[in-house]
Amino acid sequence: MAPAPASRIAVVTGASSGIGAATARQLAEAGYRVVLTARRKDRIEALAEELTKAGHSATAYPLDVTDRTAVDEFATAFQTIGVLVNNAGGALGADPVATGDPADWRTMYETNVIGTLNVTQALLPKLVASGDGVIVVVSSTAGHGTYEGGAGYVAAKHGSHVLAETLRLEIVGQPVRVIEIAPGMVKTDEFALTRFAGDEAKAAKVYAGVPDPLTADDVAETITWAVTRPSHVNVDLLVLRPRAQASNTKVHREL
Ligand code: 8X3
Repeated sequence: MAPAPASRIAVVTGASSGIGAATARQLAEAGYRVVLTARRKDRIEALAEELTKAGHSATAYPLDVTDRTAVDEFATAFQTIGVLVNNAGGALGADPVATGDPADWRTMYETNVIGTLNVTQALLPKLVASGDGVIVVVSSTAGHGTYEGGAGYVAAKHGSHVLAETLRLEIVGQPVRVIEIAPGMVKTDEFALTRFAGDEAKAAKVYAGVPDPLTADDVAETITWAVTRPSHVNVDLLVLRPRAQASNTKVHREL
């Protein structure tokens, strides 16, 4: 892969763990100057230090994507940006619609949709100014179909999907690609654990008997591939699942 010009900056949100951290690593390896953002300062600083020691360019910037004032302040640090990966987000709970907690629904909408909206709005002029910008929205297969117990997360991820699709229509003609990556079952350290409020048994059940769920690296590789296509090639939407998952509700388990 040809290294990106040194001036190319890639901002990754939710870079403290999982898909975000893996994507920051792989974009750094592809030659981007990566800016890692997340709420957990210690984690992104440690990763930035590790990448810098390995000879890459990486900086950490603690940021809560739902805090618009902080996001606007963050944006002033740049004149141009090449790549924005909107990865911050996540799921809370797996309750049916009948009993789901409205507070969880609100939080999921805030992080998955408004967080993406905040960062995208704040950085869009810098992406246009680069003359060749890329916006990635990491949505989910939950943004393309529902499943029982998916409720609030499914609703929020449909919002992320629609944001990406609508933005692509609205900015056509400007030098910015809008790419949506929709992963299915990805086994990371935190996704299921967060969803089930730290209940390890419930989190483990999500992946029980599934021969090979996707890894954060699988998704990061896909994001990096899509970003590094030639400028005129827009990967609108890429859905990826493990081979053992045929749909949101059809999963092969060897139990
Ligand atoms: C994660 C996929 O199936 O847990 O975004 O909704 S799923």
